[in-house]
Amino acid sequence: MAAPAENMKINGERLWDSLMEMAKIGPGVAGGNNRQTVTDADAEGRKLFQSWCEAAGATMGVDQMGTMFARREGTDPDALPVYVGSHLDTQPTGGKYDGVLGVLGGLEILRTLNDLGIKTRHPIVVTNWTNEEGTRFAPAMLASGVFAGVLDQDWAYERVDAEGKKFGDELKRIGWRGEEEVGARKMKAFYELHIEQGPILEAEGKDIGVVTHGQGLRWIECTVTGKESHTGSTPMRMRRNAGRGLAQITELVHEIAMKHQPNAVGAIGHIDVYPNSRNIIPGKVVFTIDFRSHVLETLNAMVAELEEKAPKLCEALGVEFSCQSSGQFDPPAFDPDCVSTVRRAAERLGYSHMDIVSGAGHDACWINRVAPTAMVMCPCVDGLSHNEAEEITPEWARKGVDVLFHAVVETAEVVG
Ligand code: HGY
Ligand code: MN
Ligand code: MN
Repeated sequence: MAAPAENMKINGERLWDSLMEMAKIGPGVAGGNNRQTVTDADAEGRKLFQSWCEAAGATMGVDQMGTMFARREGTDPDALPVYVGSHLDTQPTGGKYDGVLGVLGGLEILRTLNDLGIKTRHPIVVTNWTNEEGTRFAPAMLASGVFAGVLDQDWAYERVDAEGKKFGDELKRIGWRGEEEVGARKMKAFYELHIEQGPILEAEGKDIGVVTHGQGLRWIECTVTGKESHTGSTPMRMRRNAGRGLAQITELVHEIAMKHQPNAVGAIGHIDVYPNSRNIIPGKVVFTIDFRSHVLETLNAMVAELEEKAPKLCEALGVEFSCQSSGQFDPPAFDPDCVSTVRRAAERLGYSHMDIVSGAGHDACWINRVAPTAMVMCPCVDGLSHNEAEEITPEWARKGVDVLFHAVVETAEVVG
């Protein structure tokens, strides 16, 4: 396949303007974003994205999980399209670039191809996957998981948020429950550009991460049950404090991850305390453990140790312990040919680059099961993400999309 010329580059200013426009929708309270999945803010962001795609001549398809597919025709309508994208939903205290850079980077590719009057044999489809973050409705990468056939659509529709609202109902309420069968689309390849969300690229002074693998993930939802009683008048020897179970398991999770350095991470990010009253001893605590590693054996060993030790810790405290999986995927290895296409693009463009393992989960981790897939990463300041202070430079954004552009266009085959 003919590779794009090294001088073929995107319009970095237009890309940055679009990122800043999208960032105005679902603003956070500290400069970032709160555009959570299937909220009215999500709907507003989708509408803006659709208007931009249609202005670029693309036609929009939407599937039954609300995922958006903006298609630019190729010269061969029967050729399998090359897909490129990420997600527009954000964390409640998210940044302006997590996911958004990958979706608007795909849009910038369409805009640049139009500017240059370039045709490709394969169609190109820019994608916005619904509910990548998995915060409002667990698990993460919900729509891409259904698309890849690893999560059931009816089960996904029944996922509830903290207010008891169902995902399927909310998707319908915002008007983005499409007609297309999920997963019916076949892909020649899928590429995703994403900020690293870690410190490695910036620390190594590299502009581009060529993502060879991703970490696997295990989300374990735990419930510790004690007994609600008065914090003042209940004698210490009579207390059954569920909060102590949380405290000791929090330490256990940290110790387990530290045992498997440098290939493991572990923390508890979601915690609900009941009844959460200042003068009632917690009768119940529900929390989610997030274990990750790019080594499957390590991941499984961490879960096994947790399941062996947590019940014993709780028994000694006089409280009950139970747990269930609330999300998981094994460590993905991305498609070697697509990974090489990304690496060659960085080399052709003369951008500093290094191979890297993705610490965070991405839609590409699921799509990798149904199509040849690879990821491109760009640095972020101090490696900070899932924080409203998340920042990147316009240069990092531009170079990341240049590499994405070259990889997508080479795979889609330029014909004129
Ligand atoms: O959890 C993750 O890794 C992704 O950011 N949703
Ligand atoms: Mn993301
Ligand atoms: Mn994220």
